[in-house]
Amino acid sequence: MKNVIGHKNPDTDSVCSAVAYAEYLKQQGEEAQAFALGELNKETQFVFDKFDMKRPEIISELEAGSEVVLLDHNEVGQAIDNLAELSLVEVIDHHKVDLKTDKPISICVKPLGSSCSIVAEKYFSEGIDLDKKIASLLLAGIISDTLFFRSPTTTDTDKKLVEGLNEIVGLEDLEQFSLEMFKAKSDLGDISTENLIRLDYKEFNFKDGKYGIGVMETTDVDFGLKRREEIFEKLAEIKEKDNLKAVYFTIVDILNEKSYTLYSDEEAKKLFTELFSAEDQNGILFVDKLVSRKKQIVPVFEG
Ligand SMILES: [Mn+2]
Repeated sequence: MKNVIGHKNPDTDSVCSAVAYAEYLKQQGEEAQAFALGELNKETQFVFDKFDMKRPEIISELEAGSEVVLLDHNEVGQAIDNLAELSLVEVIDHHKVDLKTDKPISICVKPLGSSCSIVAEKYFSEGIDLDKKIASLLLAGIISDTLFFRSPTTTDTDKKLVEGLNEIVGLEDLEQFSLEMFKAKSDLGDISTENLIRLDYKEFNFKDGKYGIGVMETTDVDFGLKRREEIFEKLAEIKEKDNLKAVYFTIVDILNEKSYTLYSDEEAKKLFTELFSAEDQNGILFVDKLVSRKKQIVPVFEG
């Protein structure tokens, strides 16, 4: 039995690609089941409700020796807690590779806009039956990860796949659908400041130490900016608690393609300002056209 799992702090791409790939494996006659490593975010919940899909079960560990397929991640820090005790058999991802294995495994990593794109390509290229519900999830995953083609991670392949998928799904207005998804993602209600920061949060080992970078992609920038004082406080707290070099929280204005970054301390502020020629707007670091942690933020820190 293959357990197909997306990353911690699951986003729409990781959950949808895992569910769609488990289905793909089943169609190949394999036993497979998708799981999520945490509560689905509001956008993902919206997608599963809209297409009347059952949400994957949430787990944090699997029985030792279980076979796992990692979707949308390949770094241990983002994976299931007891990965070391499991049998990793396959990885499908569109992130940089930082992986060591003790045996040969199947790896499919492509520089596409989403992991759902890779899974959709597999369905199409191998002529596997793709039903409307699974096609809907794949469509949603691509739209989510590429911010409906606004992100610089978008490729022509992603656009073609969305076209092909929508021939099956038949949504009349994809722009409208994407806005509904982004609106759902932006509706965070009374979320705590720490959960807000950690909603889409990853740690990275850069040359001089470990950094934490949280991202909030939203159509309602003010939701985050209004809470600036508590966010600054919490970032400083997380830096100490998790023993990090610096912690950032970037609020991405999806529709206008710009971002506002908050930071854990003055040193972190100085570094970010230099790296991205950020404009200090009342203490918040504004950068036009900076929207992708993966393609624009992380590579600059690494460079
Ligand atoms: Mn992804």
